[in-house]
Amino acid sequence: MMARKQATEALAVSNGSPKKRSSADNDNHDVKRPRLQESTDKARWRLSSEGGRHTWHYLEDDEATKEWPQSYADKYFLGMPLDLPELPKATNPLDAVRNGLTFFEKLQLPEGHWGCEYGGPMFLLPGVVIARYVTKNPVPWYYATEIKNYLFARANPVDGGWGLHIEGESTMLGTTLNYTTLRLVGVEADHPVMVKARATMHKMGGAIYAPHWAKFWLTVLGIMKWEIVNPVPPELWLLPDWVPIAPWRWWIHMRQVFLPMSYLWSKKWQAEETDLIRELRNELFVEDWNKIDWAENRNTIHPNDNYHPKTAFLNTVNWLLVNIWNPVFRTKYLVDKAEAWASELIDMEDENTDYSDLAPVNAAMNTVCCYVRDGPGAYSVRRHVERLDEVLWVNAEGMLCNGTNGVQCWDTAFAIQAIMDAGLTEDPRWRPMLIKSLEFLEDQQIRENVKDQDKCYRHPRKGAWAFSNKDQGYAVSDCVSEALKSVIILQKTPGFPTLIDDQRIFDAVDTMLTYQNPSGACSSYETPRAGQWMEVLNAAEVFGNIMVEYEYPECTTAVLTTLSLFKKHWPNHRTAEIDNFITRAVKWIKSNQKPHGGWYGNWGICFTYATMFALESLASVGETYKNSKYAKKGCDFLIAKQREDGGWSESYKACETGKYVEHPTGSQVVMTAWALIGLIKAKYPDIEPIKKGIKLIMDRQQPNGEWLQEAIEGVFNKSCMISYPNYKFSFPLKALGLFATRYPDEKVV
Ligand code: LAN
Repeated sequence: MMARKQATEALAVSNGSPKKRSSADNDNHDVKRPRLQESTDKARWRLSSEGGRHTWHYLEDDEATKEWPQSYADKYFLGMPLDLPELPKATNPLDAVRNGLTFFEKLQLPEGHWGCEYGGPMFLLPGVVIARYVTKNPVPWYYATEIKNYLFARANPVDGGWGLHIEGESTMLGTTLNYTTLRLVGVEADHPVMVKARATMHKMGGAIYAPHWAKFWLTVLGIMKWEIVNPVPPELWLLPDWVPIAPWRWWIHMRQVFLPMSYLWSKKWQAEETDLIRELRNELFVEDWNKIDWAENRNTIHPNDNYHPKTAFLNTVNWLLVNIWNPVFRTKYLVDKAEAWASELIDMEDENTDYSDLAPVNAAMNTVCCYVRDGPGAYSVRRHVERLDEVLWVNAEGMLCNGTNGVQCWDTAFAIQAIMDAGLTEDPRWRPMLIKSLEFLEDQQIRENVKDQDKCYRHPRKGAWAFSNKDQGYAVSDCVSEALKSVIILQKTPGFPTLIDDQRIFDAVDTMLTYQNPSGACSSYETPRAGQWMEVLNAAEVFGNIMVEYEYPECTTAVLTTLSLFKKHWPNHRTAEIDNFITRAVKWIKSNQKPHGGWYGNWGICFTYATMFALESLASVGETYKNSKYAKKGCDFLIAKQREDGGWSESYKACETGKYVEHPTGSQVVMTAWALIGLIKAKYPDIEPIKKGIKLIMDRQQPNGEWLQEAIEGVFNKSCMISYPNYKFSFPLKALGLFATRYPDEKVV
């Protein structure tokens, strides 16, 4: 595809990316601000996927737009009309599945997977834009324009600020960082949106009230001084492994953010001062910039940002670090040694992921570290900047930053399972779509552990799948499991090729077996390496439960149910271990049930999501409503929450507060599907409430087969929400399909 190739190259040039840019260009000290426009032409945007790597391209050349036409998926993501014909109205759940699949098939990308925007968090895009600004790789005008449009669209309609996530109230993290981002992409300070945001920011006390992560970024930009940033000493990386607080024991996301942060903190690096930075020093604060006592405000924080206030212990540690450790004991020898080791760990992370890095936060920070260490023209910087494009996404509102470099393997696995649950895997109508998705999963299986696994503290990953793609390459217990489950389902269906041989399936299972904790539960990326007490060191303020791995009913269920499926087909592989795993996992699921009968969800909102998984776990070992008090209590919990219209509706507030809270906008299709899946799996004896829920899902289906986006579905770290737009397809399809196969003769409409 010539046009695509040219477009990629054109983009590479305008992005200042490796192919054409010399280090002399990069040395240009005049950081140009992008040529901002009112809007871009949506008809010129294209999503490309190569090996599961997503990038959005803007075709400025008319010829190129003709050679590379927009696909349905492009148009759908951009919110453009699809003009699809109306489908015959579904009169039963299975026809509704067929209609849904007819639509969802159009969104499958040519490589066989599904993608989608993965927004929600409002602190990711600033990192990407700041990293590009300070490394003198300003975003091209069409990115800048759509970033402006997205942030304008997402400003709080009442006060004009930005929250931690798109549905949250304004915080200083969101407001200071997104205000700054808008200025960096070229919006003038006197624009009405900026005036309004600034007024809110000032009313909240100005940027000195921002939490640690915002203070860090604003200091890197030179808008604040390092004295306001609580210490991030890389020396911690020199602690021997046996020390209980050693960073290798922290949750992977925390330690991978701490790592580059500590490097830059240690270097006290700041970007070159520009006119814009000087202007921002005037705009972000209530007080005169020259008179701010930076050190005094290390712990100044607005209540909206203080979800997890720092402990007295951490405040004392910070005080000791600032007043005693840094001035007295932090010798040059120690600093050099710590920086060198941190730098090596950064290199290992970059090398293991080909500069994609774990997630956009550490990707942006590692980019700056490489710039500081290797200089502007270095390959490390150029490759980072190129890969940062893969977390950017364009939707109807503009350009945002995804929570990861995509949802490829995860959403593809659920799409396949939905079709299986509807009993349609053998229907030739869906075979091409399914074969393509199998081919994608085959291509994305991770074949080897990372180099120097122990040295860089990585968990084994051979045979695994990541959440997004194999470049990122981080195995997650449930991502391996859901992908493997889908592969087994398809490969065991008559007419499907065996693309992944037994040995590769055993590799995946062997890795899955490494994920069980002593309690019987599974965590996300690793088994816990320290206890919850480590939260005393949680310095980020805006999140809860971030310092170590926890135990999740969702992850535990995924591994358990996949092992059960595996066992049926390969009864002789590690039989005793698998049986033991399953027994212990089920025991843990039971012990994790809340007194009200539900389970707390960590990655989806909230009790509805986790209760679906837990009931699935119990059902997989034959425990259902009739014979298990746990399953009965779980069902009763769900039934008690069903609304008059037959649906379920839970608000993200439940994740924050730990109590079931209804969403103010009423029943949600996705949550209704989760509840129904749980009830159907648990064989809830009364079909009436189930039928009512199924009817709601069918009534909400559009004439072209799709469902519309409703409230946000996902969560992490208790306080930050994240969108899973494909869930409005995969879970309703699964619920309808399960219903249709379980009660083939029931009439719903
Ligand atoms: C994700 C996305 C997927 C998610 C599931 C697979 C759904 C879950 O079952 C296990 C955990 C996992 C992999 C997960 C962990 C935390 C992530 C990576 C995210 C929620 C997406 C974004 C988030 C990441 C931490 C965002 C960056 C923010 C920081 C605090 C560093």
